[in-house]
Amino acid sequence: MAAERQRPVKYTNESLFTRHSGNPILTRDHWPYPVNSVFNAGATRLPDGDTLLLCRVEDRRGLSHLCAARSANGFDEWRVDREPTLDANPRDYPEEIWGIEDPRITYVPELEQYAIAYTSFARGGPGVSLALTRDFRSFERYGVIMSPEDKDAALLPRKIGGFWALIHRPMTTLGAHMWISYSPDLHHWGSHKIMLQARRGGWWDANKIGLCSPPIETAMGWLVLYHGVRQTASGSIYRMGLALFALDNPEICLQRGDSWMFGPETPYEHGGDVHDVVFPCGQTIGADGDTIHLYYGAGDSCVALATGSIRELLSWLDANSSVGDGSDIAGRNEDQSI
Ligand code: BMA
Repeated sequence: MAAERQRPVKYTNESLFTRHSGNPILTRDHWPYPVNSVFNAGATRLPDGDTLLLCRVEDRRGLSHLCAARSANGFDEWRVDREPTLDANPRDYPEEIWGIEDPRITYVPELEQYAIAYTSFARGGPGVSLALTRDFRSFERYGVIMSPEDKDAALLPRKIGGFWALIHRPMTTLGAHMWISYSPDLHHWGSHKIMLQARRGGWWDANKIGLCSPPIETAMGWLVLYHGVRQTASGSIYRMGLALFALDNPEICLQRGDSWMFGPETPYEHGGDVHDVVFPCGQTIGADGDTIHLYYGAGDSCVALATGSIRELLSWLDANSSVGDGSDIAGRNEDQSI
């Protein structure tokens, strides 16, 4: 059995992300048409400086579509589109018959477009679909790029070794791990590799993990926020952890935090339609290049905001990661320890 070596946790959750005092920042009460819930929003900054959140909106049939909200400061005074911005189109895309969910937005300088990876939901289960846009008003749909069962996907903003790279989370007989796949044209995907494995046993991120927001490129590597799903007697707890991957080869995990660094603590995170969920799908970075505004779905019912510092996240990883302790930080040794 592989030894599990653990280091003392040096920082608390609270020191890394500060919740916005106005949370939740978006609820169904902000919507110009009747909906059940608004959550799991992709995020980006527009050229005019506005923050755009592309929210997952669940209607009262239980099906989801995507709707944009714009704000000058990213905190309040949101201007919500009067109707769905990107709706399911099951006639042309049957994989969307039960709606579309959980968008992750990546601005791709080479294409001068935003790439939106989202979950399309149909009889076969959830799959990953892709759409490109310049303005969040018209969209070029690529259809399903990862067949079911797969979700939690985001495109990297630039090619790696000449190929586009997508992080995603297929469900396979190996479990629910994060994978990375490559494409020459965004249509055809291959060279699938496991990037980060769910741990096993008693860990907070045992058995099921997935990407949160799109990776953040830093001088130290790709900073990846991921969720871990803990099964308990009263249901699942969705929490967030951190890992760092090599810039030129994101299959190589350089560091992985031992403990989660953000989890449900407030009434709007503990409550809602689904209890005990924090589910970030997007962030924006401040003008200082360091401040991270993390937008997350809370309790599958509303959108909340927490603010942190990339520098502090990286130094937390330095102090709290398993790197160098002899275990495989991508989690493979955890597998063998069962
Ligand atoms: C995941 C996704 C998310 C959701 C979360 C908690 O599997 O479906 O959209 O927020 O479960 O219900």
